[in-house]
Amino acid sequence: MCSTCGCSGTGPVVTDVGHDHPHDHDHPHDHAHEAGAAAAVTHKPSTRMVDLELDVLAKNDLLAARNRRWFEGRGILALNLMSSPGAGKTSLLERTIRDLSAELALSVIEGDQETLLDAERIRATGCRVVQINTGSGCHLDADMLAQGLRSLDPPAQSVVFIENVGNLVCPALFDLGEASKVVIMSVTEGDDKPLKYPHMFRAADVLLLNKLDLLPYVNFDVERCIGYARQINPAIEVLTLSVTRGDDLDRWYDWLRRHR
Ligand SMILES: Nc1nc2c(ncn2[C@@H]2O[C@H](COP(=O)(O)OP(=O)(O)O)[C@@H](O)[C@H]2O)c(=O)[nH]1
Ligand SMILES: [Mg+2]
Repeated sequence: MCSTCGCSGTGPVVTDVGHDHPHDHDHPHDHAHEAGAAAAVTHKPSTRMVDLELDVLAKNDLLAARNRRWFEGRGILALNLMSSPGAGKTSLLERTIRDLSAELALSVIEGDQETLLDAERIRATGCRVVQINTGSGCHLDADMLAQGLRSLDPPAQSVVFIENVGNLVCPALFDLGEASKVVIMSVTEGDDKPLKYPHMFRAADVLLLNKLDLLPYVNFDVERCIGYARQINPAIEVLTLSVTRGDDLDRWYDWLRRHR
């Protein structure tokens, strides 16, 4: 996890893109990240580092449970979207917001190391959005999400999409208190990824296999990829789609309606 990749930073920057004067939050009480940073500098496998890792994850799980209760108390469906960079998370959100915002109350928390670019894309759709910049961090954690939610203040009975930082490793380990984990893969990434990143595919409830429109141009076996995903996680639900061409988006929308 982060102690081996050294991603732990000094704390996230939460920006409410809906306001004129974005403000930063300090996180003097972010002990989980301090512990992660302390482990990061050693770069040696040791019992102490493993203890620190477990400590970080245990603290995160407590905060995630608090987020989960908060969502459940308000009847909010929270979805954690994870993928490699560029698989199509923001594109899927833009399209979903365009197609469903008349029917469902939607809002978005964007996670990226730097920039407000994805939040600006979401804001252009008219949807409420808050950006969390993790600096050197390679994942969102439950504490960052809680800070983002304080700023987002989503209404009861709504859907909150959480776009995690793009990678298939650390985000899999950090429960945010979401109802479901959604992993997005695109056909340009190679069909072996479920085997190479099993933690992500084991953690996910649903796999969205995107960019089906590019199949004629890449060496990708859809059935083999789905087989690998089910080998890792027999319960994983799989939907194939193309966000830009619009293929099979109705199946994703039906999934959302069912989970509402
Ligand atoms: N051909 C194709 N391109 C897509 C599709 N979905 C997303 N893209 C493109 O993939 C790139 C990365 O998309 P983005 O949504 O920013 O990915 P993210 O990093 O996961 O948020 C952009 O150029 C999108 O236009 C798709 O279904 N087909
Ligand atoms: Mg994005």
